[in-house]
Amino acid sequence: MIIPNNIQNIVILTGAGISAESGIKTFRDQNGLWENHDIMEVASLDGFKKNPNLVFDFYNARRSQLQSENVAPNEAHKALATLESKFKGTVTIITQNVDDLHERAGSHNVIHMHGELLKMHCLKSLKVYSIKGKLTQSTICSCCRQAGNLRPHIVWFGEVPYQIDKIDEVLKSCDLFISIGTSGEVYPAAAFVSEAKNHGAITIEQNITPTKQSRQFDSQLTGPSTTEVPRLVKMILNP
Ligand code: BV8
Repeated sequence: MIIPNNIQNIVILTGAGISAESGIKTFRDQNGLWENHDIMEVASLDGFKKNPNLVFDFYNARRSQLQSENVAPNEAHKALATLESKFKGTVTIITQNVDDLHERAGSHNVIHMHGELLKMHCLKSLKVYSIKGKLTQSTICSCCRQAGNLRPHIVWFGEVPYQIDKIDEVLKSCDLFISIGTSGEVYPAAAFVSEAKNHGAITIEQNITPTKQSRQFDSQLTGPSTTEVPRLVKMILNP
């Protein structure tokens, strides 16, 4: 794989696969999260309206797992943080993940297009708050001073992803697009590779296995992200 030495702007799309080796289950691998729940029951606004307690429990369980001592950023998260700090141009991470492992590894320029487990927002004021513990129907928000107005700060199916304008902007100016650990099943994230290509970017897919999107990429780096991403970062920093 050849990485030209005149790359200026790198955009990296990450999915659940980059956090798999940190002990966070992916969505669609055989023992993925969705198995225990119908997607639309726990990751759609209708599902939330129908059974808010099920959805609160689903996200409370993931929030508590994320903060357990055996979940930490892995070598892939750390390599991306090194890339951001050492690369002479810009590095933007667009993540579909709702964990905070990129930030805990030291990355700063991170767009959480599907939201964040450690945040909630008020349905009335749309104000966003941090949360580490359980969110329930009786959690009182500090803007309305009443219970029942808070929801997880998560983008569910049928909802518009966050910062979509900023994402369009960075895809327009990127000259290297790297996808890491995503099945390419969910839109609009699955369409980012073609947007980047249309603007002349070189595209690389890093995954433990080929995906239905693989042929859209100029090259593949197949293997676990904890070994392949540090290797890729070294190639980029020492072309
Ligand atoms: C929208 C909530 C309009 C957060 C999630 C028909 C066609 C096209 C689109 C649609 C359609 N019907 C409906 C749609 C739209 C829909 C959609 O895409 N549906 C799919 C199912 C077809 N999308 C939406 O509704 C989105 N909104 O479209 O709004 C719009 C759009 C733009 C502008 C204006 C308006 C909203 C989608 C967000 C849904 N929320 N989750 C949460 O609970 O976590 S999606 C959920 O899937 C997660 O966010 C997750 O990140 C995401 C994607 O999954 P992946 O990250 O890829 O994870 P997955 O398990 O699938 O794959 C893991 C990969 O890792 C695998 O490939 C595996 O091989 C690899 N791997 C495993 N281990 C490793 C590894 N790789 C490397 N190393 C390892 N060790």
